[in-house]
Amino acid sequence: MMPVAGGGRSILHRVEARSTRRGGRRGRAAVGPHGVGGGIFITLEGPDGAGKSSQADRLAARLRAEGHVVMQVREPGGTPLAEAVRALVNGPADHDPWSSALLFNAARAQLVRRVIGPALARGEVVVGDRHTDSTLAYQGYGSGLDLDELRRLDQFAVGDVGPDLTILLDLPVDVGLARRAEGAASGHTRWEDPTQHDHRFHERVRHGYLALAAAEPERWRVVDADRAPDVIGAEVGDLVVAWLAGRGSAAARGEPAAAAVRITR
Ligand code: ATM
Repeated sequence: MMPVAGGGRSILHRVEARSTRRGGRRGRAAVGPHGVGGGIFITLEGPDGAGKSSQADRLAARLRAEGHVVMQVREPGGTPLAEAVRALVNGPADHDPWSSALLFNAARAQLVRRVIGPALARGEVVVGDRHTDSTLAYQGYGSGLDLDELRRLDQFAVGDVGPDLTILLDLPVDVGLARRAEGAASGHTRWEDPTQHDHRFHERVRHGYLALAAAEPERWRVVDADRAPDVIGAEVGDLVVAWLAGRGSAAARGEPAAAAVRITR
């Protein structure tokens, strides 16, 4: 893990003992209530219109009902500074993709160092609506920025803190865009503006997400989001609960837990 500056260093060093980014903590000794090193970081990814935020609410509620202490966050956002960045990146101004990538990472650095890192260090389950994979999908696959450079930027921003499990809510582009078009016009952002992000952009993002999931199947689960919210919610809840149970028993045996998880698609 690279050194990080200032007050974040101690948090990230504590979190390092439980961080799994790029396989970093898999297989380490079990030391916390949920398995390896304490906290668990679960992210939801996917396009606009996939229902990520309502599925994040459902998942957090299900995990709380199962007895977990859950911290729910969204990106960009989750701290006053990061919410201010959210207004900027969703605003109408022209953005070079690198400006977007830097802004998303600035918001992420704040969220990880102030909120996610401390929650993981306390042994909580963090449910995140988007994280680094969004930058890879949107600014990388969508806007064509180099994936390795984006990964270096992310490493600079947040070190080794990254999701243990990522649920991709996958959806055909037309379905996602139609759902967004039906929503309140006041909720529309530059991401739905076809002069800034056309249909091909959204196809590249979808392809990017599927490529990221295929490259790291032990971390990703792909769920068909072109179904009723209750059906998706039940499937996501069941698979996460099963994953946590499998992870607990595998950690007790000193093994990684990925093989215990049902792949839903
Ligand atoms: P939400 O749709 O989850 O609120 O996110 C706002 C937009 O920010 C979303 N747009 N669309 N469609 C995806 C975009 N985004 C990125 O482009 N890169 C990132 O790193 C993040 C976190 C979000």
